[in-house]
Amino acid sequence: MNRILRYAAAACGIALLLVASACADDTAADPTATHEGDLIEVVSAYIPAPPTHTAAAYVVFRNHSDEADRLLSASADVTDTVELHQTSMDGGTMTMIHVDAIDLPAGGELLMEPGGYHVMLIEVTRELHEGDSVQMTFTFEHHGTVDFSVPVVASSGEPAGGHGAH
Ligand SMILES: [Cu+2]
Repeated sequence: MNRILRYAAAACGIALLLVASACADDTAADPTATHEGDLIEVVSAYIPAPPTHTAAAYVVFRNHSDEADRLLSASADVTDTVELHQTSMDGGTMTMIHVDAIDLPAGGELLMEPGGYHVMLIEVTRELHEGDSVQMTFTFEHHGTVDFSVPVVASSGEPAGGHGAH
């Protein structure tokens, strides 16, 4: 009687170990087990070389997940003051407003471009020239942070004084 119980207990123990190791193997081999951050891709990013201490970064993100997200904030290695802005026309005058977040739809893109959304780098602490890069971190509500080295490009594409209204 005693002996039978002991065998039963041993068999149970082995069964549990097999289940546990099978589970561990499954997790390791799961091809979808990627880092959350990989689901947000930087499609393009650039900073027009600024004539002043204020620079704008234009970044396009793609959301490879089926969960909508929002860009909440950004940081950069050239200033402590980074804001999310939206340019809009107000009675023929170009103005910029500070926005709290920018939507990134599930399976879609968040598009920043001159005349639209951008990330404002205020009181930049070093001169930015074409060929430089700025290390930036973007924080999303659901997918966490995305790091990217944003290149500084020639400023020809941007209207002069476009960010002088600050
Ligand atoms: Cu701005």
